[in-house]
Amino acid sequence: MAADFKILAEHDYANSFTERDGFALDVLVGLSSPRKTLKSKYFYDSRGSELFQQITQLPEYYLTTAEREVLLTHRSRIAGYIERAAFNLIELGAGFSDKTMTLLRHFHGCGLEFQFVPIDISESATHQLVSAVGKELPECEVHGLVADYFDGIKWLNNRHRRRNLVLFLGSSIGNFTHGEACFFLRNLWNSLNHGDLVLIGFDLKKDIDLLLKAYNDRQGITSAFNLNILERINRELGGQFDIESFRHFGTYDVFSGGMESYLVSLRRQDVFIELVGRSFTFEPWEPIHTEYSYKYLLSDIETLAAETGYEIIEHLSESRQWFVDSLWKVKKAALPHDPPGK
Ligand code: AVJ
Repeated sequence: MAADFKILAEHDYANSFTERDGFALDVLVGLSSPRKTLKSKYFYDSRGSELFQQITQLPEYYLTTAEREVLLTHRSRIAGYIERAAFNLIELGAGFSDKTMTLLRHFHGCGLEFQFVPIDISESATHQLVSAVGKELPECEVHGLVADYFDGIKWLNNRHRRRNLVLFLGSSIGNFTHGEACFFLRNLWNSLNHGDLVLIGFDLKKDIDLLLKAYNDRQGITSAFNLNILERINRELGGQFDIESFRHFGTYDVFSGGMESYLVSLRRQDVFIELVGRSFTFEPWEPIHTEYSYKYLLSDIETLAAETGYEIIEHLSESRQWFVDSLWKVKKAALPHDPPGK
């Protein structure tokens, strides 16, 4: 069973203008708004995915180390919840993480039979992951998909024959506001069957200094990661951003639990973007919001699961209790066609 690699037609960069048009439209809407904003999904071109990979190796960015410990410690427990029939192991926002390899190796070693479906918006990351799995576990059936979460979920909809285990790791869910997280989880619920499993990585609320350090590292990789979104606009949309005249700012809103990233204009400037067809004025110290990374309490996680139609099986954590992979079961008992919550 050879590893194969598929690109959803509308996301095939080389052969379609749709993706670039969508990017241009999102930039137009985001930068025309009185509070300027850019969507964090646009961080992840190949340069951005590589910078994120570097972030995961920073001493300050505890999230990846913590989740790796969770998965190493609890992989047998997770495997124990899986029925012994061939299943789909779907990973949303897979990137090219080695954390998943830990699970794959373990499941394979337990004799579990599964098809691995990593879904990510970065083509280069998906490519690397698919070939890494192909090399290490050649017997494992792998089907990479380059798509955003919602297109990935749509694709999932058409594969209902097997049990599914969906991985949504790394605190990717933190990028959603509460409303977006509910929308996303209900969408996912809709595409899954009663009894399917979902493993979601949540970063927990913790000491504020640790949070601020994790998103303002000393080497400036997070800053480069954030600024890369402007460089991407320059590269792909013919933007004329002077990167030097913006600075990264990461702050924490204790009330909402949101780590927030901004790019702040250091001077008054007009920036022309060719494919958007206009320029945008930035006042001195005017921010562009680029990312939320929400932090959770266990009680927040429980509320979220209850609101979206899932039953929590177990919260799996590590020695410092900084991060949780929460294992949920899709609950669709009596009225299978009713949507959960409101
Ligand atoms: C990949 C979304 C989980 O929010 O912590 C890292 C991205 N941003 N440093 C996060 C990120 C700044 C990361 N996620």
